[in-house]
Amino acid sequence: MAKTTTSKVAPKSAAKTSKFDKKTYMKWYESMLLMRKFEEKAGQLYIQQKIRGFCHLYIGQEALVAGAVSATKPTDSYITAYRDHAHPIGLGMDPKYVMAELYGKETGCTKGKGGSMHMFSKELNFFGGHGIVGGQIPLGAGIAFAYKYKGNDNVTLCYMGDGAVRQGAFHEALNMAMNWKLPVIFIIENNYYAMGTAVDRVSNVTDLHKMADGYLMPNEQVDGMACEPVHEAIERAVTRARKGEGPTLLEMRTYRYKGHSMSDPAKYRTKEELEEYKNLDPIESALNVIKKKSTLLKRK
Ligand SMILES: Cc1ncc(C[n+]2csc(CCOP(=O)(O)OP(=O)(O)O)c2C)c(N)n1
Ligand SMILES: [Mg+2]
Repeated sequence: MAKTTTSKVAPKSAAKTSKFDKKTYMKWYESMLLMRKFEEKAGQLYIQQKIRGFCHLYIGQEALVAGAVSATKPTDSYITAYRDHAHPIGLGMDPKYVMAELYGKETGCTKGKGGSMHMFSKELNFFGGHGIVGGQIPLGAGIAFAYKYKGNDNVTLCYMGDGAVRQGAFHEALNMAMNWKLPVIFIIENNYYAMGTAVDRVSNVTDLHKMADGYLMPNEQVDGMACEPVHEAIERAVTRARKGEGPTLLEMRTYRYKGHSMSDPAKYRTKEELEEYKNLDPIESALNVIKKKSTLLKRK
């Protein structure tokens, strides 16, 4: 049964009338468009059975990576779950290494041994690519522990789906990270469904950022359908983490346009709900700002 509740509407962000320059929008646009085109191609190749195994697409969620990369530095690290093609591309990996990995080739970023769910790059400080729901959360906290132990000011961005917050590992990691003031930002990609199960079917707590209150951890709900609010929320969390003030939990409200994986027809949600989010498309909105800014420049 598809569910449409008011809680699904992404919060309006004041940041949309923007302090960011055209160059930043161009970077966001190029980065997100590359992710989108790559994944559209991956989807086609999967249907043609050139790519086998699992394949989870990030289409619709691109701003969560593009807006974070612009707010972090290359020595910061990223870790995520199995929906992991966009993260390395956003961090600057040549997409051919991601594609080769999807094909299971030795030239892939994990030497063809990982496939879709296990992208990795030591050079880019991208620590995967994890198939066990919630498995990356204590690992992300552990990377942050290493940074604190070594005494540098690097930060770890640890992404997870809304389904992962029901795992015990999430709570254990949040508790320790807060107690030890680790430089980690926990980012929930709240796309409202864990496979076909809606968030409000599994818990009364649907404002997922509030789960951090139990650990006295700073937290925010963020409009994840645009780069500006994502960048700004990450920037605030990064600043705190670099000062030694510890972790933050960010619940980013987002939407995946495709099914959970390639074999999911997504019958548990309505066409209207999907259209509502496609109207908020992060790539379209970045392009619109670029066009507006170009017109303003021409007039000057
Ligand atoms: C420990 C564990 N239990 C179950 C699964 C099967 N599984 C794979 S994805 C998934 C749903 C996760 O949803 P969510 O965290 O919301 O991420 P999304 O797919 O929406 O990005 C489940 C239950 C798994 N991979 N690991
Ligand atoms: Mg989800």
